Amino acid sequence: MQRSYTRLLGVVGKPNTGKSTFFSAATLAAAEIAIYPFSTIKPNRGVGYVRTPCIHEEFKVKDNPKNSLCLDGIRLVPVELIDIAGIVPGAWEGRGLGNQFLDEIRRADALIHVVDASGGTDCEGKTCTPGEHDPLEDIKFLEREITMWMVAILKKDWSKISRTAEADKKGITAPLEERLTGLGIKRQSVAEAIRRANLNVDKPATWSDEDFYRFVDNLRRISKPMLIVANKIDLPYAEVNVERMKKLDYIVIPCSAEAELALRRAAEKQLIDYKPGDHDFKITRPENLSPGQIKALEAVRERVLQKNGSTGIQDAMNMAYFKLLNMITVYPVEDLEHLSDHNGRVLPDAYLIPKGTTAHQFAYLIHTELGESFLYAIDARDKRRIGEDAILKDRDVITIVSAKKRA
Ligand SMILES: Nc1nc2c(ncn2[C@@H]2O[C@H](COP(=O)(O)OP(=O)(O)OP(=O)(O)O)[C@@H](O)[C@H]2O)c(=O)[nH]1
Ligand SMILES: [Mg+2]
Repeated sequence: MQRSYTRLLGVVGKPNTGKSTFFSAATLAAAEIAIYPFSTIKPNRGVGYVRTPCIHEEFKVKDNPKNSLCLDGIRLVPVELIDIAGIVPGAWEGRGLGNQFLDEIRRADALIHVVDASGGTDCEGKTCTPGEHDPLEDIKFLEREITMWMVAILKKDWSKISRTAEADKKGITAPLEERLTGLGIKRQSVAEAIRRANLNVDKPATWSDEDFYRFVDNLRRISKPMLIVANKIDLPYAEVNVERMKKLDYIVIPCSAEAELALRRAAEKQLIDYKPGDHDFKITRPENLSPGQIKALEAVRERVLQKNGSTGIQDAMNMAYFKLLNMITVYPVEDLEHLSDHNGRVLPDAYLIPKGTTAHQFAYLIHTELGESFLYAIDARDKRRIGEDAILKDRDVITIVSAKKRA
């Protein structure tokens, strides 16, 4: 099956903040979704969804999705995420599980930092009274852990590498990129980080320790963009902490992972009507619920949904894709008239692709062969031809015409 996802989201944070609850909730399929053939990849690696209004209504067709789902006009596009074990202070030096989980961060393209917004978890992740710990410290701590870990990787042989780069007069970007390939960091990002840190690319041997840290910190921000999930919003002190967190330079999403998990479990059993990201739910089978369960669900409605607008889980997934990773949704079709694939499935696939992707690059994403035999594309809205360099737009429906076949 053609996968729509190409990026990996990492769920990170210190222990006990609700990462696994977030992961379970995000990857738990609702009833209609459960029958769909997406399985958990590994215990800590699973498939969640990005939510976007489907375009089938605009085109006035009934769709029959293949790589995604359409529930009441909402397209749910599968994306992959990884639940990374809790990080404790000093992890970069090998404390706790140390480099093992930092190693998992390596694979992630963007990070969802789950913070206990109530301040009910101390620095090490032990439970304390809400309000006792300052969650803003957790944000600083995680930034530092990741940066220090990257510094440790880059500092090895630094004096030799930097002196050689100066002597060769080839600049430091390429040797740094080589060091960073395992972290999935590209040359472009290295160059941008050097620029932002205001350093001389030709004189790396003159960089002070502070310069070096500043460069790596910039590199972390560019290569591992992060948003904050302010979790446990249902607990005291969370709201005031969220307001404080919002003053930082981050997307902050108030969230209750536990509430989302409860709603998805109830939806899975078809006890309630609820789609990930909905602002409310409807109890469909009250006869199958105990008074206690009804009370718990009503509490979620009152304390989380009505106050916060949603549980926040779906917002976090969407923000990670659409804001941190700058992705858009594009629907490829083979048959322009029926908006279908060669099996007659209408609007079968929704692709999440980076903003700035050209029609030709998109053809390659679908299939190498299609990229190689690409002639031009056609926009389904106005039936106009689009050349290979045309940049695709969000919610485009396009067909690709190739020398071999249409796809
Ligand atoms: N009140 C409240 N508790 C929550 C919420 N989300 C998670 N919890 C609780 O927080 C505790 C820790 O949750 P986990 O999901 O296991 O935390 P974790 O971050 O995966 O922890 P580690 O795997 O040890 O790093 C559990 O008791 C959860 O029930 C929430 O939204 N509200
Ligand atoms: Mg966990």
